[in-house]
Amino acid sequence: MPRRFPNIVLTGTPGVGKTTTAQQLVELSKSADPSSSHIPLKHLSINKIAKEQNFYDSYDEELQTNVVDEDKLLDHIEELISDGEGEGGWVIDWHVCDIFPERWVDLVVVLRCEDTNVFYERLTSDKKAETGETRGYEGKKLQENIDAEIFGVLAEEAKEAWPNEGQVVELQSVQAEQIEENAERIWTWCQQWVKDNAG
Ligand code: DAT
Repeated sequence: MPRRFPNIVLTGTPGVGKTTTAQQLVELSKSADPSSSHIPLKHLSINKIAKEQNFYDSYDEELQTNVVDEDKLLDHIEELISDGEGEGGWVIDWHVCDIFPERWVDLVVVLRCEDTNVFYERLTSDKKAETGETRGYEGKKLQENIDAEIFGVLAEEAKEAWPNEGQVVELQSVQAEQIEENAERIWTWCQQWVKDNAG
C-alpha cells in the first residue's frame, strides 16, 4: 500500500543540528492549521533507539564510540515503519544514511555546517539536543568529524545512495535562525508531497 505521508531521512555529521531540526519539524506538524490536511510526523532518533534497545555490537576505542549492529537496527526499524499499515511520516535522524532501503525513503536532507569554527564549538562545547550532555569530542574523534564535515562526506554518501534528481537536499545549519528556516522548508516540502501523492 502506498504511504500517505512522506518518510524523510535527516542526516549529517554529528553536531549539525539533526535532532534540533527534527524536533522543530515535528512541532510544526503538530501546530499546523487544523483545516489543512493533517500530516502526523514522528521523530525516529536512531541514536536513542540503538541505546534503548542496546543494538551495540562493540566499542571503538580509538573513536570512543559504540558500533551499532546494523542488521538488528534495520529489523527493528522495519517493524516500526511498517506499523500502522506503513502510513509513513517518519523523520529518521541519524548520521548514517546509506543503510536504509531506498523504498522507505521519499526525501533525504543533509544538514551542513560549513563554518569550521562554529562546528568546532558544537563538537567540543555545545550540548546535544537529544540528551543535554556536552558532546566534548576530542582527539581523533574530533578531527574525523571536522574533516567529514569539511569534505562533505555525508552529502556524498547520500547522493550515491539516492542518485535520482531532487532526492537529496543539502541545507546549511550554521546560524540559529537556520534551524527554523530549514524545518519550515522541509515542512513545506511535506505538504507538497501529500498534495502530489493524494488519492
Ligand atoms: P545532531 O543531532 O546533528 O548531532 P543537535 O541537534 O544535537 O545535532 O545539535 C547540536 C548542538 O548544536 C545543539 O546544542 C544545538 C546546536 N545547533 C544545532 N544547529 C544549530 C544552528 N543551526 N545554529 C546554532 N546552533 C545549532
